[in-house]
Amino acid sequence: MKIERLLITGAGGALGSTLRAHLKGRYPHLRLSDRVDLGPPEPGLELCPAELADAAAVDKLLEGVDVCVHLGGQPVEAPWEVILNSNIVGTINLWEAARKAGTKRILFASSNHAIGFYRRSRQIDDEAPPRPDSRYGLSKAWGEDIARYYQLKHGISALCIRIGTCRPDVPDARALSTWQSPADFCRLIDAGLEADYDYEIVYGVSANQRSWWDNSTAERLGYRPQDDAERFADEVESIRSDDAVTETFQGGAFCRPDFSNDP
Ligand code: 15L
Repeated sequence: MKIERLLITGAGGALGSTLRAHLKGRYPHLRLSDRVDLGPPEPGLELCPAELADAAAVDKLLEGVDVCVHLGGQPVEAPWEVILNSNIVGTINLWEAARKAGTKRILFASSNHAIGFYRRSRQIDDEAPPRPDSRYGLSKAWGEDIARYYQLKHGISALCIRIGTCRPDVPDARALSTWQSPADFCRLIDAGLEADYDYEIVYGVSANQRSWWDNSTAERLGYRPQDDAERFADEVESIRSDDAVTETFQGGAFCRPDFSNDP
């Protein structure tokens, strides 16, 4: 797929910043967007602040964009109103703008919280229907559906990445299963940009010995993870919750009935 202009939404966040550095200079135009400050202008970068809930702004953002890596939106649990604006209205605006702009592909940052209510005793693959563990997880399942709808109806190809725990360190025992190193995240994005497919769901996870997810679809697309959380096992094995729900389900604390970021 020929890419003249690539857009990263949520480019000011941790994953967005990693990807910005990784993709810089690869395509003729790299457009970055976020609601937060993206720093001073740099040659070769188009900085376009936008609110995802603002349809007119998102229309403008997608103009001339061949491929979008959509990391923007609310990244953890939040009250309904926040989820509604950022992750429901925001995704509608993004896919509608992509349709109008003739965007060919969207890589969507879904989350393991779309399937958080599977038990840790189960191995699942990308065919596993959503079992959202939170309002946030529900909005990610919706994102996977809107991506499917626009692919079937309007031919916008999509990769939905159910990201696990993507950060440089492994914070606890759960992450021995869910961790994805930032370098492996970039490898998965590269596969998603280069491979030939219409619509796929994959897991954003490293080659962890304890992974709960069969990621053979990602491997078919060319993803070759190089990292394994197991090397952190001695440090984090004992970092567990004493809450049974948290320890039973893949989504961890997000599954607790009292888990909430409500004010
Ligand atoms: C996510 O979806 C969140 O964005 C991140 O902050 C972590 O909570 C991660 O899932 C996780 O499950 O570890």
